[in-house]
Amino acid sequence: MIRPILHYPDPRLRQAAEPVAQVDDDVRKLVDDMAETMYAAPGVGLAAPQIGEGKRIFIMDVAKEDEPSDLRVFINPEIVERHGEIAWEEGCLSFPGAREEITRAERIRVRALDRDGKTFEMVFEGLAAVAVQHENDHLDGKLMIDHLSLIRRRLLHREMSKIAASKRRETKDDVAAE
Ligand code: GNR
Ligand code: NI
Repeated sequence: MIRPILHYPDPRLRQAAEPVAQVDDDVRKLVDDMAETMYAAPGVGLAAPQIGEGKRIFIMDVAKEDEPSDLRVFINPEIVERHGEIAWEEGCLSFPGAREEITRAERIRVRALDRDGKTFEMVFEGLAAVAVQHENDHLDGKLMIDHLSLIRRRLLHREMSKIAASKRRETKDDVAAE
């Protein structure tokens, strides 16, 4: 099932997510919804809090368009090593239309559970490393806007608040028209 993606400044995006106690069928069902939602968007990653589920789960697929899909599932992830620096122009499905250059670690090692509840460790670099750090931030209620200068942050906050206000007016008009 494709789930609605929450947009900044929705307060649910600011809550720290809870660890998953057991990787069971309910968790796998949530992962399937997340994958369907991410591919439909489309996006290269999606964290559970972006669809209002406060669980420490994210998914990622950084395969190029001419490559087969490569879905990766991270449950209770931990970034255990970070090396170097890389600047990347990032987008976020919770900030529709925004593109911002953000500097993060260039290479990371992640430890997590997969969809079978098995622990794995893996090294990522480039876009995959950027995406893992972006998604992992979501689990702590941290968003791309928090990485920006005060000026860019104010600008993006105003832009997103304006869009949210106009969406609220639209839904009010819908109700009034009923
Ligand atoms: O689709 C997405 N693209 C992207 C591009 C550069 C760096 C990070 C990302 S993640 C983003 C999807 C998203 O919002 N995940 O939380
Ligand atoms: Ni995001």
